[in-house]
Amino acid sequence: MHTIARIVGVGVIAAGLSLAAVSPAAAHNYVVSSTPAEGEVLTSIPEFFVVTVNDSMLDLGGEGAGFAIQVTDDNGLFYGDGCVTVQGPSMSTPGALGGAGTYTMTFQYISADGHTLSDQLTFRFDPAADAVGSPGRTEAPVCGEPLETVQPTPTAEPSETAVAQPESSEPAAPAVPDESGTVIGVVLAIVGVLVVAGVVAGVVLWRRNRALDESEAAAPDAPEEE
Ligand SMILES: [Cu+2]
Repeated sequence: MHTIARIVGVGVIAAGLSLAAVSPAAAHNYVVSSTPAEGEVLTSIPEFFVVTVNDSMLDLGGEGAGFAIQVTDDNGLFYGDGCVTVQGPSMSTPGALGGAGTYTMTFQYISADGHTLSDQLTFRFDPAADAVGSPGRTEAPVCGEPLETVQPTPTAEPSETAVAQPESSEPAAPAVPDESGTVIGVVLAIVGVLVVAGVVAGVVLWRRNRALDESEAAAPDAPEEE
C-alpha cells in the first residue's frame, strides 16, 4: 500500500513535470508589452514602436523575415520605413506618425514554437499644435527602399502623367486641326482665286467672243438663222 501510493505519487508528479516541461515549448508566445500600448494616447512620436512577447522570437535568418510592424492612420495611409529589428523577445521599427488622429499598429512575428502570430492594437496621437508629422503613403513601406523614391512616386506619377497627357494631347490635337485648317484655308483661297480668275477670264473671253461674233455677225447673219 505504502509503496503503491508512493509509486502513484511519483507518477503524478512526473506527469505533471513533463506537462509543465512540454507546455511552455508548445505554447504560442504572447505579447507582454508594446509601445504604444493598446489605447494609449501619444503626445510625441516614440523613437521606436516596440512589441515585446514572453519568449524569444524566432528570427531564423537573422534578418527579420516574417516579422512586420505596420502603422496606419484612419485613412489607411502607412507610416514608417517598414524596417523591423528583432532582438530576443522584442521587435521594433523606427517611430513615425503623421497628424493627430487614431492609428492602428498591425504586427506579425514568429513565435518561439515556430508559429507565425499577428495582432493589432489602436492608439491615439495628439501632438502639439506645431508638431510636424511625416506624410503618409498609400503603399506599405518596404524596408530598404528609399522613402524619397517610394513616397513621391505614387503622388507625383499620377499628377505628372495626368498633367503631361492633357498637355501633350491638347497642343497636339489642336495643332493638327490648326495646321490642316490653315492648309485647307490656303487651298480654298487659292481655289477661290483660281475660280474667280477663271470666271473673270471666262466672262472676259465670252464678252470678247460675243463682241467679235456680233461684229462679224453684222455682215453674215444668215448662217446663224440657218
Ligand atoms: Cu504556437
